[in-house]
Amino acid sequence: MGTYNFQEIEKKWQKVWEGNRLFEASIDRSKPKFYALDMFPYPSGAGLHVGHPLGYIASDIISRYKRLKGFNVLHPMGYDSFGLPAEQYAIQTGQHPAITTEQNIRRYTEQLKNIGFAFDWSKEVRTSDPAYYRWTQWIFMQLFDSYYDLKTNKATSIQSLIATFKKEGNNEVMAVCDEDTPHFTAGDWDSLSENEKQGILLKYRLAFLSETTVNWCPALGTVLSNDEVKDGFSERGGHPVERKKMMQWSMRITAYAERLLHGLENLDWSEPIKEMQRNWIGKSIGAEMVFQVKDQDLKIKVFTTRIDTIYGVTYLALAPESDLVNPLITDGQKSTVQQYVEVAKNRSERDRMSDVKTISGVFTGSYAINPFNGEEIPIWVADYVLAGYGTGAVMAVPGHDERDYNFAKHFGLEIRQVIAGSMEHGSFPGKDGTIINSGFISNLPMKEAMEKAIEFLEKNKIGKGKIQYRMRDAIFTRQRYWGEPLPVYFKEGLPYLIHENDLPLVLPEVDKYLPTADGEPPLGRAKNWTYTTDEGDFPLEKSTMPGWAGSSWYFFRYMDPNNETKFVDPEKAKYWGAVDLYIGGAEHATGHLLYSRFWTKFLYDIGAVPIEEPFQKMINQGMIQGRSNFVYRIKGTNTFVSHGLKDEYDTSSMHVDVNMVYNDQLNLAQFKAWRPDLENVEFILENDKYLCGAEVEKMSKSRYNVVNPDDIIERYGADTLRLYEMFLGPLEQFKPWNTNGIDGVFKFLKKLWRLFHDNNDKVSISDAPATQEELKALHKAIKKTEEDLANYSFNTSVSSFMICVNELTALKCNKKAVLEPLVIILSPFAPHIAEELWSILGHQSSILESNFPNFEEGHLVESNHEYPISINGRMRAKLPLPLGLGREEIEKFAMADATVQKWLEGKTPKKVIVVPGKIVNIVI
Ligand code: ANZ
Repeated sequence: MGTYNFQEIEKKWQKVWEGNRLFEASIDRSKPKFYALDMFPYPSGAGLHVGHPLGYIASDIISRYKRLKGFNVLHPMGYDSFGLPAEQYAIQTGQHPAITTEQNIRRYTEQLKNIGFAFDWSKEVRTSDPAYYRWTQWIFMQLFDSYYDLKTNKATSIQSLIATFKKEGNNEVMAVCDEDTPHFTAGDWDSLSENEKQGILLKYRLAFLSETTVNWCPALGTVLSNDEVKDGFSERGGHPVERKKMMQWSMRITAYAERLLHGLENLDWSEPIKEMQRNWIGKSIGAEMVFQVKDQDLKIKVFTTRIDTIYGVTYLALAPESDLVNPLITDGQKSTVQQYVEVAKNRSERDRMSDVKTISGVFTGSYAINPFNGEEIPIWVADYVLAGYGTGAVMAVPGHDERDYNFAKHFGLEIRQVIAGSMEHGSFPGKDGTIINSGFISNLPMKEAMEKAIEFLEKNKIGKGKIQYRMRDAIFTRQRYWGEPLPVYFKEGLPYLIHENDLPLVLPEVDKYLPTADGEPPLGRAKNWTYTTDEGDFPLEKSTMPGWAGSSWYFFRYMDPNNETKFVDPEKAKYWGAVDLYIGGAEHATGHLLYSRFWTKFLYDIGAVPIEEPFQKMINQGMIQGRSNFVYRIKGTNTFVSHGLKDEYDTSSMHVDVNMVYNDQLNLAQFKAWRPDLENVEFILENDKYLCGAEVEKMSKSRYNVVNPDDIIERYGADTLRLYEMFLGPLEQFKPWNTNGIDGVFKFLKKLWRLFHDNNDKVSISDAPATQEELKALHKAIKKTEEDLANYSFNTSVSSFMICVNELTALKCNKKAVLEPLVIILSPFAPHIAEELWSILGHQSSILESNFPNFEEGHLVESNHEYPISINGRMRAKLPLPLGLGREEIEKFAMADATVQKWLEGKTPKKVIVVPGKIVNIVI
């Protein structure tokens, strides 16, 4: 058999697994199911670096482990293959994104296969494949054809809404719809034109077209969602983003706000991620009320969470974008206000919220009337009021709200505190200002004061209690090429669905992947981008779906990837159910993880799937950071000085490719060959070596610290890579990649190999029964592995394997009775070597078909005890003795011990106290 030839072994078993289709999962009702899922990757041109597989290794270990424990495991992999990078590349090179995507996928798949994952490749999905996206389009169609019924609290067919309109208009309808939806009777509905009816229906549909303020990114030529914008710049590429009004498709995710909030309670996710979702949804309980503008036929509606402070209102403030601003400006204020509004509007929401230092605003010149006490209060425009939240207007209470307080201080507006129960509740204490009586709600506790105030609003028809969510409806279109076309055509400016039989609506060819000359999306370049009906040809929608469309339901497609009549067979969806373990990055907390929960709830409502929550348990792996290496050039020279000597010179540091550094020592020849300008450099060495400096940074090409798993596999094998990635530290932690420790892991596998071989590299395995000590070493490891895997603590498992193999090596154990269970427990971590050793042990079938060994407590019972021996109260020696010896025997052994003899100096002890199983005390 020879030495541990990992290259041969790994290729061999990968072939066997694939050839025998050992990872293909199908329904097997005799076993419990386990669905392990990784967030599928976007296949980027750079290929995988060692950070990418971290999560996949963890899910692979769990998948293989669950299988050994008798579960029927589904562990698929696929590609989120629509997206911007392929399209940007297409714009630069003219290469069709489908071609680059295909190439990248091939590379990814090959890299993943090299790592020996137990993926069921027969279930692979690709979101850019028409056979896949026909179902993304189909789901869009169902959303378009549904509205959210608040009576039954679920999505319902738009047909039943139309039936209600025909019968009784919409006065009794309780549904989620646009704010400006008019009231109408059955007669009104009947008299509407077809176009008018369609216009009304759009106000109810879960996928709808409307004019919205969007994040427009001119450099990318597209709209971005809130979670794709970070601090006013696009997440991808870092281009500036501005606010703009456009006709856009949106998804009415706000209809699901409450269910998305509640659903979190039973999910086994980390608290920070749940909290991020809660904050994103941002539920506020409060009231909405209107203020009449003095001497004008205008009303201002505000949203407040503190209606109990209504007597403390000293001004109203409007968002600069508000349509109300213009009519409110009095002649004297005109130019000041308009100038101000222009500047304020273009700052992003986030900037305006986070910017606490600059307070800016302007008085409109108009006043409103507080209906509770008839007071006239000035109306201002203020930067800190956001157009997109609540009503875009606030009743300002500087005595109780910090932002209002700062604003009032700045502009010299009145500050007052109300005597109401609310004062007890720790609201912001205005540091100054008068204290006034809050009318009929004074002296009531906050909650009651609010209830009383809301009663007043409702009685006088000037407002009502209101629950507000911070979450907005999700913009659904992108003005880009490389995404799913929307299955929609336009007739007289109104959207209609294409016929289901015409799915998939395949992405058309275009001459360039750029917007048209008149600013239309790239699909505007396609020839005959029209839909033919009996009534003629109609233009198709030119925007495409956002990146999150395809990833919002892929976990269902894996269950049944080739189904041509349904997106998933309900029986299969029922069998596999929710994902039992989902592993992926925390960066998707408010994007993908909210959208997929939303779509799953919708699909549940329409009876298409049997589960409401897609991901029962989730772990977010930490990022593997790069460990950059540096060399130090003496300024103005061609000489590089080793790290330890660099302080003696005036140097500048330079990143060096980590792949030419080994244990921080630079390979000089490789360095010289790296770039032409380095060909003739000289070195100042320490101890004949050039040592590099090191620093932890993000893993990226520009820092030359990217480590390719292929290189590690070439050098050490996939099993070492897998073990090493787990060994780096707890899965959730961010940690640097540091190849310095990899040798230790590699040596461990060689040591394991040695247990099965004699000194001549011949297989040597004994059938003799195992000793107690050998069994103890083994069962300690079994116990630890089970406990660790229950806690997803992979790094500690690896340590316990190392301890076990060290102990067995010391015991020279080559017994089948021990080695067989050992390779089974190791097999989820290092599957190739385990499979090889399994066959060396004489097995014909794969180790995948074996069972995880049972832990037997009995083997862990200690057989020895190390007795501390103290002489005159001081611990002087330690003596291991078998448990179960009597007092006299223990004393005899203790007295005979060489160290004890030395301390006794020939004297006879006055007293020897023996506590069996504990301690020996000698008094001289
Ligand atoms: C009066 C008041 C008094 C308020 C008080 C708060 C404290 P959350 O909890 O986040 O929902 N507000 C309403 N719409 C706003 C907008 N478009 N832009 C900025 N601020 C807005 O916040 C709701 C509170 O934020 C509302 O309650 C309103 O100020 C303000 F002692 O009304 B409050």
